[in-house]
Amino acid sequence: MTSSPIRYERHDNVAVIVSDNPPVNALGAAVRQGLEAYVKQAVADETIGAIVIRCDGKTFFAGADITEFGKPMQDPPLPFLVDMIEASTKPVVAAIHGTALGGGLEVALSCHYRVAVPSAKLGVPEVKLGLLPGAGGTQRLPRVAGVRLALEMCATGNPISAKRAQEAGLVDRIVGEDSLAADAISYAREVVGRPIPRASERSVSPEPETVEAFRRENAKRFRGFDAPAANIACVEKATQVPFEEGVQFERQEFMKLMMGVQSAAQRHIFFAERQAAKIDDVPADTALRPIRKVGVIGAGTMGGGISMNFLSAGIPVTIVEMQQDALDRGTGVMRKNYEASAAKGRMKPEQVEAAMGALTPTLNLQDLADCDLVIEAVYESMDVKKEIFAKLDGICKPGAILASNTSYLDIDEIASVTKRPEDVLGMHFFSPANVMKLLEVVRGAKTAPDVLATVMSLAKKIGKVAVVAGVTYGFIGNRMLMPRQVEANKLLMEGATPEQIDRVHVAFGMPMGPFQMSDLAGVDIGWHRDPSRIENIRDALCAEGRWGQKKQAGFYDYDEKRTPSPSPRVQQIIDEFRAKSGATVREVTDQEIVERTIYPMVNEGALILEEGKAQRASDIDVVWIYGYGWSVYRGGPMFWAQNEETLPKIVAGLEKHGFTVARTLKDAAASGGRLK
Ligand code: 3H9
Repeated sequence: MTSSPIRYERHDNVAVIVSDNPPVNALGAAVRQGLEAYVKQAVADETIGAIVIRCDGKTFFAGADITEFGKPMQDPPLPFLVDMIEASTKPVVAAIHGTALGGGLEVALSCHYRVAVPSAKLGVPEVKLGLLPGAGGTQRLPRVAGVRLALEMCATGNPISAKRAQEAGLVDRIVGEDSLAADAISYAREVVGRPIPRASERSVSPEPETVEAFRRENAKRFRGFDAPAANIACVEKATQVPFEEGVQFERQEFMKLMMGVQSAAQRHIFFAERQAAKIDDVPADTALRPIRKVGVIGAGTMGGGISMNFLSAGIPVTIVEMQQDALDRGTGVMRKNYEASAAKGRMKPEQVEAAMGALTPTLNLQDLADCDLVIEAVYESMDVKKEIFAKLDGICKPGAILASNTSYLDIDEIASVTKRPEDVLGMHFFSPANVMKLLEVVRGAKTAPDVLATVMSLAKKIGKVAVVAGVTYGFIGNRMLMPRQVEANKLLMEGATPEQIDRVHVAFGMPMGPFQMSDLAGVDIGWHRDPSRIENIRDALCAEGRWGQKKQAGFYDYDEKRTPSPSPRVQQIIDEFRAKSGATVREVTDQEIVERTIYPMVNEGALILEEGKAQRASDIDVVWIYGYGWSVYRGGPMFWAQNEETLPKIVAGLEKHGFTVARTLKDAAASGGRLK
């Protein structure tokens, strides 16, 4: 087996089976075949007393090989392999480092003992791919770690630390961070000759109230998703029927999920997210510029949130404001946010101090001279931004990257006021910038490849999912939002209510609809600020001070707790506009709302691709999942359009409502092709 990723070592009476299958030791066919062959060999060898399974590289098995899903499965299947390992007549020890995930943890659970290094993480993240642990994991985990923890791990997919795993009985011993291989062998020697504990033979107590309580507590969190309920049902089954029956049930449920569109969507996003990090015409090994210190201009909501990303990642930040009180207010909010995280146990108090200690507040733009990256986050005015960039050009050191956090404006125009347009790009963060994962990285006409590559890599370091966008008004996300908003407003005039339109969007899987979003962001954003100029419903709302949640009044009325209720006053305003326009008011169906607000987003996405403003359709999906809360089980607008709704249906709907359909969308619908 010369090209096998699995090798066999002998250490006296201990056989060590080692996987070396970079990057994450996924359990592909060759790995499974190697494991099967060597476990058999070790069991058959009378001189072997125990077996260790471990991995080289950065991690223990991170799961089944997801790229094999949807293709005919080669032997041995993982469920067969884990049963075979568990049936071994010699004790088998899993030696865990990195992340034992999914099928990887299932292999570990089929071993009779588990040792792990302190930094290891153990989890069953299948639910995040719309699946469940399909190799006995839902049946063995509750038997080993208890029902409550198994429910939590299977239904949320979040991994646990080695320490917590040890407390739960999932890890038998924590060993030295740097001596896993040797410690696992010693442990294996200790257990030679002991009765072999097999997870499948352990009993599990029926805990109907634990299961019910978990279902109840998490109902809202899992809204719309199929996989969490299936995971819970499998763990529940483990408490009700013998192991073999439970495994059969698990198998059926796994196959149902695997065939469904939700898992296809979630697997699509897993790969789309990783693909988004790649820049088509920039080699992956491009030398990056070092970013040791970041400057942020503006200590408002965006500037503060942006700074927190870097501080949390240990990168010092110099933050600049024009007035002392604004600076104090901004840094005060940052401290409060960190303290709130600490109060929730997400940070230690000393981490709060370390982050705030790495912040240098200043009123002097000159203090940005030693920064490697400067991000301008002032309000949306081209003139103001140009003035700032002209100044930065004079202040910043050669090679510093100059970025604007604009949500709409032309990066090339901003870059044109500097003598170094190759160092300029857009970094469009989403609010709240310390929380939202999306970063649109806007590539100007002259942005240097290493500048782009540096910012894409930095994005990963600060925990963002970055997508490259071209220069176009609103970039990818906000550009697609515009036709949605235009149609939503037209629908109000024709007979729909804000509540109906929002309800349709929430039922579709969005966290909120267009009017709820407007109220949250501020109805007054982009308003001309002249109360006497009332040209549309939005102007009328703004003129009355109905600026959204911050004023407890917008498209909805709000109480002190910001609970919305339909607003009679807004309905009155809508009625007045309808009467003035002479439009016939009619009943608008929910289906029409989908066709007129969501189909045009797909159309706009196709135009963005045609114009080369996004690298690939899947990047658009990533923008919508991580920037706007599009439900991951619907895979993003372009995935949904092509796999669930279908392009011919979308084109027909757009044409029915009189939209001009993007050429590529029409062609793909007619030819059965796809948007690339
Ligand atoms: C399962 O196990 C089902 C079973 O229960 C039942 C079976 C019957 N397969 O994320 P990274 C690739 S379901 C194939 O950037 P990191 C990834 O695409 C599985 N490929 O690294 C990327 O490729 P590229 C349950 C995989 O260090 C490269 O590896 N397991 C897989 O930031 C590096 O990935 C999971 O869901 C895979 N399983 O994070 C775990 N995993 O370089 C999924 C990764 O070409 N994986 N790749 O872009 C992860 O969560 C992270 O990759 C991990 C490393 C934390 C392991």
